[in-house]
Amino acid sequence: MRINGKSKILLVLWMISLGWFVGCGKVEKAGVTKEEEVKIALAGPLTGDIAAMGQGMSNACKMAIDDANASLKLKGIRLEFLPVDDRADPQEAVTIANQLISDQKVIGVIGHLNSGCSIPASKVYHQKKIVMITPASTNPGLTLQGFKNVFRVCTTDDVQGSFAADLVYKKLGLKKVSIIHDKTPYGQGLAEEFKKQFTANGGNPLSFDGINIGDKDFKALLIKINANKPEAIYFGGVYSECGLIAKQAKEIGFSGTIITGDGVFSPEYIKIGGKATENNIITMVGSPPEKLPLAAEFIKRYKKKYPNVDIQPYDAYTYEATNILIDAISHVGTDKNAIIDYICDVEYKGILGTTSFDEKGDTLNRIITAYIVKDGKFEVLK
Ligand code: ABU
Repeated sequence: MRINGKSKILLVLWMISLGWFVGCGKVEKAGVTKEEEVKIALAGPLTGDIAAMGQGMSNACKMAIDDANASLKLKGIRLEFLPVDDRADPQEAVTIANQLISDQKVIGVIGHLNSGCSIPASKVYHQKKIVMITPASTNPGLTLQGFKNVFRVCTTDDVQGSFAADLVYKKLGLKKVSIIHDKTPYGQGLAEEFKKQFTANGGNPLSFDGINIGDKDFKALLIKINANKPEAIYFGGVYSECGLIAKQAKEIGFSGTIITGDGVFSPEYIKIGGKATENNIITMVGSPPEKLPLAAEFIKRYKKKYPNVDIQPYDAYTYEATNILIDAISHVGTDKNAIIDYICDVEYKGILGTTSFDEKGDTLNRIITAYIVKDGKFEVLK
C-alpha cells in the first residue's frame, strides 16, 4: 500500500497523539526517556554453613540498590539486583564469575565473602575489567595480584592477625597458646599472621594444626592440644567450625580462652557454641558501629526492612561497597573503565566514615576492634 503525503502527516500526528516516537532505533514513550538497566551482582555463600553471613550481605546489597532506585540519584539508569550463590566453594565461585562476565548487563560485582572464592573469581572479573568490591575477604593476597578492578572495604589479615597477637601476648599476657586453622586462604592466612607476630613478640606457640571445613567432631585434636594446658586457643576460620570447637573444647576440659577473628563475629557463633562462647574474644575490622552515627542509623533501617534476621558483621560493609559502586555510576555512568578509574580516586563519605583506597585497592581504614562475649552478646573489649 502506498502512503501519500497527507496520510504520512496523519500517521505522524496519530503517533504523536499516542505519545510514541521513533529515534535512534528505539521506540520510546514521548517525554519519558527509557531507563538503561544495569545489574549489580552480589556474590557470596547464600546457602550452606555460613549462609547467614552471605544472606546478610545479600540483604544489605539489595537495600543499597533499593535506596538508589528510590532516589533520583541515577538519572536514566535503573539498577537490578542480582544475587548469586557461590556456596563458599572456590570452584563454584569461578563458575559464577564466568556467568557474570558473559552477562552484558552486569556492571559490577559486590563480593565474594570468602577469600578462597574472591581470589580465583577476581581473575575472571579482571579479564573483562568488571569492578569487584569485596566487603569481607581479608586475605592480603587478593589485592597483591595487581588487578586495577579489585577493591576491598575491609582491612586485611596481616593487620588483624598482628593486632590479635599483640592483644594476646602483650595486653592479656597469655603466653601458652595453641593455634588451629581451617586450611583456607582466610583461616590459615590469619593464623599464620597471628603466629608471625606472636613469635616476633617473643612467644612460641604450643601447636599449629589444621582442620577441615565441614568437619563436626574436633575432640581428638582438642584432647591432644589440651594435654599441653594452653591458656588460649587462637582459631583462624569461620563461625560454623569455631562454634563447635568452643563447645567441644569445654566438654573435654579446656578452661582457657578462645580468641578468633572476623569470620566468627556473628550471632550464629553464639547460637552454635552456646555458653562455651562466654568470655571468648573476637577481633573485627573497623570501629564499633555505635561510634559511627550513620552506621547505627543503617542498622536501625536494616532491622526495620528485615525484622526477622540478625544483622551480620559484613552487612554494613556490603552496604558501603554497593554504595561506592553506585556513587561511581552516578558520577561517570555505565562505562566500566570509567567506573574503575573513579573508584581508584574516590574519597567516599558513607556510613563507615571516609573510604579511599591505596594503590592495591585496599581501604586505608585499618582499624581493628576486639570484642568479648558477655551474657551471649558481643561487647567491645575494654
Ligand atoms: N574475613 C572473614 C571471612 C571471609 C574471608 O576472608 O574468607
